[in-house]
Order: sequence, then structure tokens, then C-alpha cells
Amino acid sequence: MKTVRCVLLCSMVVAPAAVAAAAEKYQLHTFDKLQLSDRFFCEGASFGDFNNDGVMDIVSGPYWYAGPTFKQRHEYYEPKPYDINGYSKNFFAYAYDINKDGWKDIVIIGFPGEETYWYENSKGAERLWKQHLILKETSNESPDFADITGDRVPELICDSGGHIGYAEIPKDDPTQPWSFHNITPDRKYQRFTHGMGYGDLNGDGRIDILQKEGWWEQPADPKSEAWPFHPVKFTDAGGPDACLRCRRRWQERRCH
Ligand SMILES: [Ca+2]
Ligand SMILES: [Ca+2]
Ligand SMILES: [Ca+2]
Ligand SMILES: [Ca+2]
Repeated sequence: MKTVRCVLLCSMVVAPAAVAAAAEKYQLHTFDKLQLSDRFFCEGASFGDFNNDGVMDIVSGPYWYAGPTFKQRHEYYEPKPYDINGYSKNFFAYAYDINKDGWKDIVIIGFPGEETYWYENSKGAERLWKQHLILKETSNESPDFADITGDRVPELICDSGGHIGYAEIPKDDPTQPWSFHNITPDRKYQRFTHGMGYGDLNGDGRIDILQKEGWWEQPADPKSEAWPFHPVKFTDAGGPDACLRCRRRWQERRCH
């Protein structure tokens, strides 16, 4: 009991000094909250300079909001709000100049397993942006739009047709659907497959793809359909497609 009392007393004495030291070392940063809309249009949002004024704007759902106030919104596709108790068809947004005309376009990955489109910037004209199909099936719940081939141009990274792979922007005509390159055999990956990431896991300068049960090593030619697989048990979360995010839901048998 004496030992316990001593520890408690010491803690009481030391704690104020420790707090003071932490206060000197760390600074509290605060953020302003800005509500763009009171309707449900999308799961994700992003940012980019869509009117070329040098100020970042926000894209959220069917609108982009002009910075720095983000009060003026512009439709770039027909707005359609969704039931907040369900899901939208707009899961991820990215800003990138797909057709290299100097104006940032918008890539929208829809509901898992469905189409991905890009919207061609109207270059200042107040009208809906032209929609172009990228891929008919973008599966996995963690797709991404990032450069994995090392040419500083992003690819759509996802599952499609049961494989993991990527789709590049067509060099000759980006308005045409993009080709999907498999990097894995058909392992029946499906729309709600969870957990996919990328990074250079072996330090050879080439970006690899990882998932729950291992990682796929990018070979010298990324278009090879046989990226070597290295099994690693990154997690023992239950279920064939489970990730930590929905481990609890899986245990409750409510996960996909
Ligand atoms: Ca802007
Ligand atoms: Ca463009
Ligand atoms: Ca690339
Ligand atoms: Ca690598």
C-alpha cells in the first residue's frame, strides 16, 4: 500500500511539470469547419484549381466550389442527391489534367464494381462538363488514382474482372476507354474486396501493390501480367476480404 501511495504522490507532483513541457513543445492547431451542402451527393471529395486562377478549389459531388471562400458552386454534372441511409455513386474524386489542355479535369470513381468516368473541364464555360468512360468495372473498396509505373502520370489502380491491375491514360486519345492491365491471376477479386495499397516494399524503386495476404512485386516491365507474389499475413482479421476497418462488422456477420 505504501508503494502505491508513493507512486500516486509522485505522479501528482510530476504531472504539472510534464504538462508544461508538452505545452512548450507542442502547439494546438485548430480548423474551421465549412459545410458545402446539406444534401448527400458523394462519399469523397478532393481539391484542385479548376478555373486556373491560382487558388485551390474543392470538388464534392456534382459541384466544384471556387476558393478561397468556396461559397460559389458550379455544376459539372447533373446533380442527384442520394438517400443518406444508403450509398452514392460517387465514392472517390481526383483532380488531374487528363487531356493535357492546361485545365484540371475530374476523375470520379463510382460505387464499387461500377463505372469510373472523367469529366473534361469546360475551360471557364458555365456548362456541364463532358463525361468520358475510363473503365466499366472498378472493383475493390480501396481503388486509387496514382502513379505506380514511375512515369509521373497516374493510373487507375483497382480490381477488374477478378484481377488486380491498373488502367493507363491512353496516350493517343484519352477520351477513349482505358485499357486494364492485369498484374495478378484471376483470384475472383470482387467489387467489395477490401484492402489494397501501394508502395515500394523492397526498395528497388518500383511501386508494388499490397493487400491483406501479401504483396505483388512490380517487375522491370509493369505491363507484365505476372507480378511475383510474396505472401505475408499482414492481418489475421476474419473473412476472405476483411480489413481492419470492418473487422468488427465481420465478426458481427454484417460485413460484405
Ligand atoms: Ca481556382
Ligand atoms: Ca484538361
Ligand atoms: Ca504512371
Ligand atoms: Ca518495389
